[in-house]
Amino acid sequence: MAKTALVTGILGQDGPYLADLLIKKGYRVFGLIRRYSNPNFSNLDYVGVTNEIDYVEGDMNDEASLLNLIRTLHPDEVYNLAAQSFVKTSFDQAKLTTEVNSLGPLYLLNAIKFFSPTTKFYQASTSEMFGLQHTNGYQDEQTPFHPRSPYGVSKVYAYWMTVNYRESYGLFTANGILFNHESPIRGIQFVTRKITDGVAKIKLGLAKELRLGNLDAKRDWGFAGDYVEAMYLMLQQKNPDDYVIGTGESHSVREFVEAAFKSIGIADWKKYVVIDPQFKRPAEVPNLKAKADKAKRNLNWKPKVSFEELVEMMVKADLKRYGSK
Ligand code: NAP
Ligand code: F7E
Repeated sequence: MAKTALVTGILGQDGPYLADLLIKKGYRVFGLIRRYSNPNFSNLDYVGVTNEIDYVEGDMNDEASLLNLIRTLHPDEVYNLAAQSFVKTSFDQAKLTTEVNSLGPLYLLNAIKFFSPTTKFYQASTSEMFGLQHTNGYQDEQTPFHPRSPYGVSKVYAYWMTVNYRESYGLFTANGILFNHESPIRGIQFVTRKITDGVAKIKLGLAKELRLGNLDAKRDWGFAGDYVEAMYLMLQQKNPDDYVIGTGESHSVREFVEAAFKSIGIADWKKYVVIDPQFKRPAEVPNLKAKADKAKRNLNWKPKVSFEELVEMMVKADLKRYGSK
């Protein structure tokens, strides 16, 4: 019989790439969607898996809906990708962020504990948990946490609950501590997609400027399609564990801007970029750089898409979107 996986956050960025991978591996994929008057399947359409998923309704804020799903589906694997994932919004909506990102995973863990203890659980943890902390300029599994936003704090809670349910009840639970990963279906608010979308509009004469916040922040950016493989691999190991996933390269927002403009043949990007304080945050994470040696060693995982390839892929996709309109 085909293995089954429940994927929360199926309509986001990572959900479609993960669903595609699991379907290719022969899984039956159940995708959690919340009630909308008009659900948006455009990311699933982009990846081409919209009609290959069994949709189930529920909400990370509604414990009973999650308990009932685990009780009835008994999935082999649960990938918890659902979150209020935008850091900037978490400063203004801290309670909502906590409910979805901290309590949501707790509800799923309890459902697994009570109704389906052999189900394996993946928690989408994040480099934002490290915040200000680093070990000689990078972050790995030993680096302590010092989150800098309600988002980061909410994910630290879920991280430790995931560890705790493994240690207390022997559940197979794993945290993927993923560094920033992007793609042509990255949400438009996140800085990479905002830049590639803006650059495409400027190239096609649809916009004159691009308004951004802190250009000095540095991130370890990889491709989402590479990172969902690591999620899958974590649940295929003999023993559950937590893994840092990233490229080991760190670039500033400024460098991303430069590379994106360069890809459309514009060297003097400063003419188009306006610094706007509304896009700055009350507290910033200055520099993230992964040391993913454990994942390389134990999971045999490594990223395939380089920084330059990622920028080009995203700019091209946005040019195509506008070009075809
Ligand atoms: P995303 O594009 O923002 O997608 C998040 C998904 O969560 C959306 O589909 C959203 O549903 C769903 N969701 C939000 N609130 C919900 C609720 N109350 N009930 C049910 N679903 C809800 O995020 P992503 O980039 O794919 O990231 C996936 C996960 O990895 C997230 O947990 C994120 O925090 C974490 N993460 C991301 C990165 C990264 O760089 N991308 C790095 C580390 C960790 P709607 O479509 O209905 O709004
Ligand atoms: O910001 C700076 C901003 O919003 C990156 C989420 O997926 O990755 C993501 O969180 C950097 C920050 O992502 C703008 O201040 C400058 O330093 O693209 P972002 P993030 O906050 O790193 C982690 C790993 C997650 O887990 C999260 O879910 O870019 N920046 N100017 C800007 N950022 C935005 N959004 N918009 C700007 O105009």
